[in-house]
Amino acid sequence: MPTPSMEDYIEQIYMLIEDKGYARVSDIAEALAVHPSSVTKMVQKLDKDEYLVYEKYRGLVLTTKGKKIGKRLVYRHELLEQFLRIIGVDEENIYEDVEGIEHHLSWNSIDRIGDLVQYFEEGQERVDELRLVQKKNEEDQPS
Ligand SMILES: [Mn+2]
Repeated sequence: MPTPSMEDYIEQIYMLIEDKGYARVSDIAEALAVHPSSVTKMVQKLDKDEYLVYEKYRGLVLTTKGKKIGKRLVYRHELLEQFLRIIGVDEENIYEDVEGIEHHLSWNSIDRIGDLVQYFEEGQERVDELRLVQKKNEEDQPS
């Protein structure tokens, strides 16, 4: 199992390759706001653990295992963003909150959150009802 930090790297590398067709050390460093030397170190570890292959001329290539996990990590991030949006979290908090929780939930919880997102998506009236509860709670809060 990859560590939270490894997960962040695999997730970013997967997205970069999806978007641009390649992932350079400098792009990864920028996306994760870390020093390029940290990226090189992690890339070596990910190579050793067979998530990717570092090829001198082609750059980084995810292995089948790396791709499979990368895809799940990107899905998990997107699902959690959807979840927070549906439950009414303010847009400005969504990205950072997902970054904070994504590594700490079991896949069991992710799947059940997936069910909940689906439940709300299948009935706008369910979302509307939730908003009414939220409105009432906010009105009841002493300011
Ligand atoms: Mn993420």
